[in-house]
Amino acid sequence: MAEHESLEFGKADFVLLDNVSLEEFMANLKLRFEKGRIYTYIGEVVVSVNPYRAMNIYGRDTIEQYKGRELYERPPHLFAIADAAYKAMKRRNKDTCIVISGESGAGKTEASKYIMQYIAAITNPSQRAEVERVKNMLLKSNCVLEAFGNAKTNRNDNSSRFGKYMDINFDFKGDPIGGHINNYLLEKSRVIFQQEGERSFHSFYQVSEGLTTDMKKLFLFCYADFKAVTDAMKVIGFTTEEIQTVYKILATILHLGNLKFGSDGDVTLIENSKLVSVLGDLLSTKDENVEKALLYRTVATGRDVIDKQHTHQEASYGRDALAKAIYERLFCWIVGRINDIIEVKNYDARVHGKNTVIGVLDIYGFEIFQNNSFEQFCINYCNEKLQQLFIQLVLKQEQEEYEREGIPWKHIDYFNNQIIVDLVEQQHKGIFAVLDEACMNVGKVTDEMFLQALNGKLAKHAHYTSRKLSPTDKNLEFDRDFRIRHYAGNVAYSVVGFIDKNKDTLFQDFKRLLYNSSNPVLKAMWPEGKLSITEVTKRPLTAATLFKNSMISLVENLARKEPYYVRCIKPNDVKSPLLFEHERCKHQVEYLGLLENVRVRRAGFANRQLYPRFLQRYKMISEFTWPNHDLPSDKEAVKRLLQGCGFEHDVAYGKTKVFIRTPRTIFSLEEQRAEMVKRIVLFLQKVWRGTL
Ligand code: AOV
Ligand code: MG
Repeated sequence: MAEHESLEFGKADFVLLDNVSLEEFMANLKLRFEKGRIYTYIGEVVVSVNPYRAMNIYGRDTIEQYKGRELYERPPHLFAIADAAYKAMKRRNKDTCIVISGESGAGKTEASKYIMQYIAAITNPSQRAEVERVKNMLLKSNCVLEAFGNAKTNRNDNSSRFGKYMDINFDFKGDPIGGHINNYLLEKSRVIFQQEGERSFHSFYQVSEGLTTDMKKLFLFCYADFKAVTDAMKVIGFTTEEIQTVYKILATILHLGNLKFGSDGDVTLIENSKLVSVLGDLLSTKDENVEKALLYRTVATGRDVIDKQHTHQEASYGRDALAKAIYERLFCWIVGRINDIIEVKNYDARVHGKNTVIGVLDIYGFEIFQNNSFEQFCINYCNEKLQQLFIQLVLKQEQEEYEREGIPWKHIDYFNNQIIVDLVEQQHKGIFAVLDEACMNVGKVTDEMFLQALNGKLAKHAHYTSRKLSPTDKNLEFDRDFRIRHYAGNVAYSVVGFIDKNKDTLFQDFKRLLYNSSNPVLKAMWPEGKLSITEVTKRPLTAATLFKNSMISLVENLARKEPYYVRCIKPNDVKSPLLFEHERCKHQVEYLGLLENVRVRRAGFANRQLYPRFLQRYKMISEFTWPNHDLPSDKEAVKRLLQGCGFEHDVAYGKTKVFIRTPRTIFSLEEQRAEMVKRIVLFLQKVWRGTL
């Protein structure tokens, strides 16, 4: 509890509410937001409301105020959570993680950056050069990844279009010595298509090389950002050749977007054939190879290998698949290069002790667009998984603490979204499984057939419906949609494109084309282009399966660490710093399960403190403990103090901590403390003035 915050700013911790009701919760959240207090605790969870304005609370002086302090000693802040995760790691030699969740635009990415900045600022007091280098690279990697993985959407001008989990490794002194980034499913379809009002990835607006003036105009070339990203890449250690290749690939994709096919009788043609040589130059390959890969496909029929001409439609499909694939590959390659450079090297655990980790998770938030497709489906499934983890761990952690401390515990009920997670990922019946099965079929399976299969298997599922199953439902506008009742709301997904996006086919001819480039950087991105047509037989895993597997392993990884949570709330849909849209916020509070969180926290004990800490704070209110106690242990001293105040009935004594059930007890202790502090100060003033 951050006691020094006056009540004029509301309760700094929701567990201190007089009554745990949605109304009181909302009133407190709103009051705090309006007073510029964007962070509030639920125990050790930080609830954050996006201020949509620059706040003067992240500077050096603020960092100093949080360094090494306990959570409840200072007003709620991200820094306090970062510090808690760091301290826990250091003190107990345990891996910790900070999981940041909330819907699109709620402030996750900003929070993750402040957390990293804080960790960078409080570590390496001895200014070791190597550690400074690592810190600098970790921070700079954000800038590069944002340029290539973020874009303006209708929900957020800087929306993460990929999931990011970053491990920061620390040595035995607690200084960062390296890191590792896992990236999750980039929304690569954005390269070729954006909904109205949205944009492609930032990187495209920053590229300069290889573009005509017209294209520069078209893409609002932004030099300042381009320079910042290029500089960041240089600092991280990308070579000039690598950086050039990166920009050539961006230019290639922009040109591919202008490539048009036509036909002359049965023959498919490239209409603007001048572009072919531009592409040849950019990809460091012969023009005729580019043309051939765009218009033909090599197929093996028995022992023969023949070149089969694409239809107009196939050629367009191939071009788009190429544009998406090279962007995705570029992105993964960038992450891989950053990892090569920042990974811990030469660390000998036998000499230096265990190397511990803080993981920071910043994913794409739950989103509902005008038109939701495969990508939104994956993103929202990812959010379901994290909600599930939150539910389990927050309860589990609580339960374990009571057990560890030897305190009896009574189970509290909560909404379990496991049913929705299962709906998506369950074997055989889950939506991903049905999709994979459809993609497995030989012969033409359409998106509509996939929808039929879903309707057949999931007709009775409480969280699934479609127009066919609920013909009178006015909110289901289209025949091609299915709708999921997610933990965070209803979303209708259009099945159009599900099959293609899941199969994610890229003709082998393109892979070969890129592998045979004389640009070594590009070549290295496409190792599988080495295979000849007769060697390529194995069906690759589908996009859904890959994503599901990566989510399952992410959750397992997080569950092994001690988690800290930041729950972000978006106050309005118009990016206003003034508007607290009540219904909008209430909905988020409800689906994030924040009220249950408060209840769980309170059903047990609102407050817990280590015995020595407790004494340090309150010892002046009891004659037995002020200025020091002579009891056999701090635990005994705390008992004595609380008995003296008449709070015996409201507390429980654990092995290392005292647990206080109701917030009123804390208030009362705080009041008594404030009174004593006042008296002590008056007393000391008199002593100084010599008037005593
Ligand atoms: P997100 O990461 O949660 O959305 P961001 O962190 O990108 O959301 O925040 C969206 C925007 O809100 C930022 O670009 C800032 O303008 C503003 N903002 C957020 N947090 C703060 C803060 N602490 N102080 C000032 N402004 C802030 V998404 O990636 O779309 O799920 O997928
Ligand atoms: Mg983000």
